[in-house]
Order: sequence, then C-alpha cells, then structure tokens
Amino acid sequence: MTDKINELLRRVEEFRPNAAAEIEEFRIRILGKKGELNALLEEFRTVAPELKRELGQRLNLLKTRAAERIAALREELQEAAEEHAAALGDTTRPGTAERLGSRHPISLVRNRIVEVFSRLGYTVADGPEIEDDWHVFSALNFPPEHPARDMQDTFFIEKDPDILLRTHTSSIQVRTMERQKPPIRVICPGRVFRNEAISYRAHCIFHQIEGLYIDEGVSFADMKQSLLYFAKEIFGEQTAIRMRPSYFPFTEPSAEVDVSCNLCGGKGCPVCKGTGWLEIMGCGMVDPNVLQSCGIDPAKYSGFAFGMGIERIAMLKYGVKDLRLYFENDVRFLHQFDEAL
Ligand code: 2NM
Repeated sequence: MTDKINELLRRVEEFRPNAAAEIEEFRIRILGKKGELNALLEEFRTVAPELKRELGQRLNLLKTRAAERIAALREELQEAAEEHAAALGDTTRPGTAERLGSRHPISLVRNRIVEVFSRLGYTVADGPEIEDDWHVFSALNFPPEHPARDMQDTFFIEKDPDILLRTHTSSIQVRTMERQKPPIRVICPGRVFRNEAISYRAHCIFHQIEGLYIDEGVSFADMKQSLLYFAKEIFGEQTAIRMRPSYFPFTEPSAEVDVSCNLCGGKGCPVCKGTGWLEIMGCGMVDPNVLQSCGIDPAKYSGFAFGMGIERIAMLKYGVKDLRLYFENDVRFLHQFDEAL
C-alpha cells in the first residue's frame, strides 16, 4: 500500500497539463468520488491496525498535496492565459479603420473619357512609350525638318536609326491603322514625353488621350457631333463647343475645340480670361498622306482624329491651378478626389 501511495504522489508531482480541461480530468481521476484516492481509502479500512497510523498520515499528505498541486496548476494556467491576452490586446475591440487610398485624378478623368467614347463604339488601344521615328513622325506627315523632331523638343534614346520617347499617343493610332482594316474606332490614352522646362503649366511627362475614327464617308460634321456629345458628357449638358481653324501635320483641315466656360456661363471671367471659352483639344480630318502611309486607301476611306491633354481636362474640371501637383503625389492633394466624378 505504501508503494501505491508513493506512486500516486509521484504522478501528482509530475503532472504537467496543457489545458484547464486536463487539470479537471486529472482532479476527477485522483480526488473524485470514484477516484484513485477514494479507492486507496477503501483499501485503508482493511489494513492491519498497527499500520493505520503511518499509512493514514501518508494518505492525508497525499490528499493535501494533490489538492494543492491542482490549485497551483490552475492558477499557473490562468496567469499564462492572462499574459497572452494582454500581449494580444482586447481582440474583441473593433479595429482602427485604415484610410483607403484613392484614384489619382488623372486616372479618374482618363477612365471617364474612355467611358464616354466607349458608348460611341470606341475601344481602347495601347502602344509602346519608346518608339521609332516612323510611328511618331514620318507616318504622321511630319516633314524632315519639322521642329518637333529637334532635340529641343524630343527625348532621343538612340540616333541613326532614331529611337525616342513618344511625344504624342498618335503613334498608337498609326500602329492600329497598320494592323487593322477600317472601320476603325479607337481611343488611345497614355503617357507622353516632351523636352520642356517644368512649370505650373508644363511638364516633361504628361498624359494624352487621342481618338480616331475611320470608315467610308466619315465627315467633319460627324466629328463635330461626336465632340459636342463628349463635351456635354464631361462638362455638363449646358456646354456648347466652338471650333477654330488650326494646323497639325497629320490632319487637314484641323481645328482647336473650345467649350463654353462653366464658371461664368460664357460672360467672361478670370478662368476663361474674359473670352467665355476654354480650349480643350485639337482635332481634324486625317490627312490622306497619313492614311496612305498606314496602308489605308484615302480614295475609299476618310476619318477624323482628336487629341487632348488629360491634365488640362482635369485642371478645368477640378480647378487645379498647378500642373506639378499631379506628379508630386502628396496624399493631401490626392485625397481630395476620393469621391470625385
Ligand atoms: C491631335 C489633334 C488632331 C491625331 C491624328 C492622329 C492620326 F494618327 F490619326 F493621324 N492621331 N491623333 C490628332 C489630330 C491629334 O492632338 C492635339
């Protein structure tokens, strides 16, 4: 019997629980009504009287030790759990909300323009930012001595043959015409690069969006109506447009498009410099030389094209006064456009 008591005492001392449930299980097994201690007490009744004193003391010791050990283990486990919880913090508390990012105003305006033209059946085309002379200048009817081909205006990467950063997204349209048969209706957004001194109204990198529509019998009137629809969608239903004669190497005839000034309703104000009109884009009928260069028969097909600076449209829409803000990515500037458009 002494051996049994010692053995049980050893198990009590060596017990290492991992969870509260294991302690309770252990307690029931040892100290419970049908537990091992009670089994020993039962046996105790049958031992010889001369052994009772000694064994009784041992059994009492076992009982106290077991109770103490179980209480201590419970406390230990509880403390460990509290420490863990303190390290985690209160996991039931609502978290602090992270401020979401927002779309860049240039992306917002680009998406909006693309959406308007997609309703007119245009699809988006893309092309490389690093281009060759053909797709940026020659195919677009730029004469060999045109100033845009100068180092002053264009970033050249290699000379002979000329490899350069595109100065307009028209190069995408040249690639589209070379690849696709009419009818063609594409809208081409992208970054363009010009060697210019940076100021509040000029940057060496900016964003353009150009459109091109080629089919049999496309007229200047089609262009005017499409651009009027566009202007109303972007600047509001009350918007009027006017066209002024202009010149581009790739279109003939060419025009600048103005929209009526929304701020003064056309009466004249500081934003429109008293004219009542704001310039938003250039446009024109694609020059037959360009169609020819791109493998499209100018005797059969005609088309119009237009191009605008996304920064400029965004400035007019949001009243941004300094172009450089678009490139600094100051979140205080960017977050103003969270819910815009
Ligand atoms: C503009 C103004 C007028 C234009 C022309 C072409 C192409 F490739 F068809 F010849 N693409 N874009 C164009 C015409 C661009 O931007 C102010």
